[in-house]
Amino acid sequence: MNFDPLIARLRAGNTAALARAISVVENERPGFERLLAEVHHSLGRARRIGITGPPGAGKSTLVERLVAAYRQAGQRVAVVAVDPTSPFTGGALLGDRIRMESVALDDGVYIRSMGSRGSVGGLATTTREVCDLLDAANFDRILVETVGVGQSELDVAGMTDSTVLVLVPESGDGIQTLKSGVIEVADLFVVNKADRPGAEQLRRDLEVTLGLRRRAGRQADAVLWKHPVLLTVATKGDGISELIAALDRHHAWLLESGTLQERRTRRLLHRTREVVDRATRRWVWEEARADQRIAERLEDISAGRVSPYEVAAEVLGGLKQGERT
Ligand SMILES: Nc1nc2c(ncn2[C@@H]2O[C@H](COP(=O)(O)OP(=O)(O)O)[C@@H](O)[C@H]2O)c(=O)[nH]1
Ligand SMILES: [Mg+2]
Repeated sequence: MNFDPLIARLRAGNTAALARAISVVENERPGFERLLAEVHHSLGRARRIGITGPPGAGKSTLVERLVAAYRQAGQRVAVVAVDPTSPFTGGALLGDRIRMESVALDDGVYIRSMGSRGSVGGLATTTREVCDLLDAANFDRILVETVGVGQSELDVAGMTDSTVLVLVPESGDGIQTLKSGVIEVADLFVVNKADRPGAEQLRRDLEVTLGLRRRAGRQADAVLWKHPVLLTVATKGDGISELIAALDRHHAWLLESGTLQERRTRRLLHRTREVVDRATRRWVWEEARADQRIAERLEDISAGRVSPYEVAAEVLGGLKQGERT
């Protein structure tokens, strides 16, 4: 299939073309990799910003405020809401909420929800590819909201230029509850619900922890980024302009220090590996019919005549044989 007309409309900011391209990628329709390869040349314009943190911290409320502020500044904004715990996709809560508000008819805003059932090739990989399509579609900002459950904060850091970790005063016994891995990947910290008791204390605790980390030289580079800790009341919009200013400062630092280039190169390495990985699986299970080979040997495995390991070795051996001929 020729994707040129679709890509041209996508670049022109046509929402229907964007939705179509996303569906091609999510469902791995024939030629989806060619489509992504072609849009790859027009990437790099959008700033990708990850918003992560525990459920209920106010991430969606914050995202709504950021969208409104960026729109006011004349920027086109896309939101990707990723919820690995939800099987739903295409219009979960955040989307519905924002759609109801002033942006309903605004083609400078695009909202997409992705759940665990939303993508054939793995949620994290597909989310990164959807971000590419949004970048190609000329959005200035791409906000990726991820529910902070385990691996997902780390995943979101791997797909964005700046990662914002949203915490709330009541999120437990202060920062002891934070897994250190999360602290390591965040570029900016937001203590939301600053209208509640304990916000200032949490901010001080965070600053102490970050200061200690800095002194311990955990950040290797010469040009240090001083992680800001901001207070917000997302429901009222307090602290939003400060957050936007901090994101701008972070972007400037990323550029000046060469970190942006570094992060993007690292992402491209990961992406290439992911694509090889996905294509290999598809080849093994679909084209080389590994399932069929295993089915043929299942009786032998079940009767104890052969182990799963030997059969797996046979399958792989068969693949290598096929490669040579
Ligand atoms: N008191 C207070 N409530 C907030 C604030 N921000 C968000 N909320 C409320 O917290 C709840 C969860 O917000 P939501 O944005 O859905 O959180 P998410 O799960 O992190 O996306 C909602 O009821 C919000 O209205 C805030 O700054 N102060
Ligand atoms: Mg949310």
